[in-house]
Amino acid sequence: MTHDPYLYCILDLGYVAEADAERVAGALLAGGADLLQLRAKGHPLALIEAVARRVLPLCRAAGVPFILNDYPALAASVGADGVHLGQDDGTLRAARDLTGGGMLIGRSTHSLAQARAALAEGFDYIGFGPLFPTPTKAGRPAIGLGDVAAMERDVGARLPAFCIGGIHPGNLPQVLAAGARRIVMVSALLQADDLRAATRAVASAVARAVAPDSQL
Ligand code: 3NM
Repeated sequence: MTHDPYLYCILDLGYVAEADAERVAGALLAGGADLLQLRAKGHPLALIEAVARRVLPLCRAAGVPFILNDYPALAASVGADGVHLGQDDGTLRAARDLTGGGMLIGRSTHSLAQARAALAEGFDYIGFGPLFPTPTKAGRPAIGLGDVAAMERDVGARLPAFCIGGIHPGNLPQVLAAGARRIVMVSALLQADDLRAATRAVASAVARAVAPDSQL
């Protein structure tokens, strides 16, 4: 990473065929992803490992941290840079015991209280959402934009906090105006006609909002 991370992209195998993993990861990285997560809900561990081993070198070449969703032990064994945990995926301590030191460990949070708790527990970064309803995490109620500014003030000022959930280029200005400084965008990018250009446009829009002197 050459600058503060603004845009966290997810290679979600719910949207991307396994055979397209490298092509899609390459486009996200070329477009300016600052972090890349592999998310593969309901897929066999062997397939997740195989895709992780194919995508990891692309991230390394781009200087972008590669994060695995869930599976701390697998994250450690493939040499990932980090692992992302949901609220029900155990404690930070348990994940650290499986991964050893030095790995980024992130937490999904769905309220201001959970965001503060993740900060207190010592996570390296958080997701905060879903801000809007999203088919990518169906069934999880949207939390809206009302707490974004307080979350940024109390938590985002102390660790990277990525707003997530139902964000697309059309509502991005509203999300940034609410105070978001880092975002995750999944389906809107993975379903774009020109993935690289769409990613580049979003990366630039976030950078312009949060770091007006940015060259992005
Ligand atoms: N986690 P999209 S929302 C993976 O709130 C994920 O914790 C969320 O995908 C959370 O950009 C979400 O397609 C889905 O809405 C994000």
